[in-house]
Amino acid sequence: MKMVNIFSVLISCMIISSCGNKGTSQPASPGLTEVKQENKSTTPVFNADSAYTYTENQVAFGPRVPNTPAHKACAQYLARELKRFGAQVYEQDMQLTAYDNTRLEARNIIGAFNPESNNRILLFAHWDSRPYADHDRDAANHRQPIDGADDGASGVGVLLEIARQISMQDPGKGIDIIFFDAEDYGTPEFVKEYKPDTWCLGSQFWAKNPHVPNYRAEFGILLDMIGSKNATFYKEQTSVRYAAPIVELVWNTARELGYGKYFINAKGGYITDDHQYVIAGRNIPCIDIINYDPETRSGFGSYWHTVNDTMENIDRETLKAMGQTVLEVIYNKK
Ligand code: AHN
Ligand code: ZN
Repeated sequence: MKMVNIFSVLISCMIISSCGNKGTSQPASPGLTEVKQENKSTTPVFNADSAYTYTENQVAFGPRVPNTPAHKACAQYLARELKRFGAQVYEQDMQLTAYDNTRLEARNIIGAFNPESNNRILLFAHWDSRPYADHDRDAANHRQPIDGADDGASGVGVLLEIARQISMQDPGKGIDIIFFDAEDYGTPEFVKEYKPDTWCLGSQFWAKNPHVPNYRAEFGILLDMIGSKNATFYKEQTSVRYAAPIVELVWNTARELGYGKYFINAKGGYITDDHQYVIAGRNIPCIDIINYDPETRSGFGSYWHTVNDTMENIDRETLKAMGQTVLEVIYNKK
């Protein structure tokens, strides 16, 4: 009996001392500088539940269509969240003219982290939702506004969670998050006259009137419709044309993290989206990460611009794939 006790004490000592040698969980000795293990900063862990909640919170306001109370209330929510995460926030109010000459009271919402840095990355998404379900199977819905759970809210939800992560761990560079308004007020299918440039009104305004004079960023990433179950992200062609190295960096990073089933190694279509105006107006190479389905006529999901663009399509695993990939890029891009 005595022997057993001595052995168990000896074994316990060995376990304790071997644990002590593992190092990382040990508190750093006072006065000693911590040794950097790699020339790579650790990337925060993206919380998909949090991104899901930010998406849900936007949808709960109702459709965020310009000139509606839901739109105004959601604008306040988004600015409040960015301020809570320590960003310098710009609320850029605009009067825009829609395809049918409706005056839109619109607002771009911008959060700048490390605003003094010259080394900047731009992340953006549109926060408005479409006033028309003009691709709905039921014509009676064509003039109904949509929830835009994926088309709008998901990209903003992921960027809010990225902002929260930045508030807890400084990436050591400038990050600008822009929520563009009035992306999705473009000419509806039921109006036949062609009018150019009726989409992306908020980014068109910003490209001519950036929140900071001579605004520059090394590159930009647009997240659009990035939250649905089994989404597929093909390499959008304007992105490939103007920002091929960023496309490759993002798609390679996603594959290395195990998200290759979402980030498909093939070209998609040319898509009219906010990135085009940021590229053309500010000369910043930008990519558009957007759920693309080469099998459908529109190129987008079956719920696109229908009353079915609801929270039911939103999947935490897709949000995680997107958020973790973008975090990895912004924390480790040399
Ligand atoms: C157009 O349908 C013109 N562009 C696709 C970009 C888009 C619409 N993103 C969200 N809604
Ligand atoms: Zn849309």
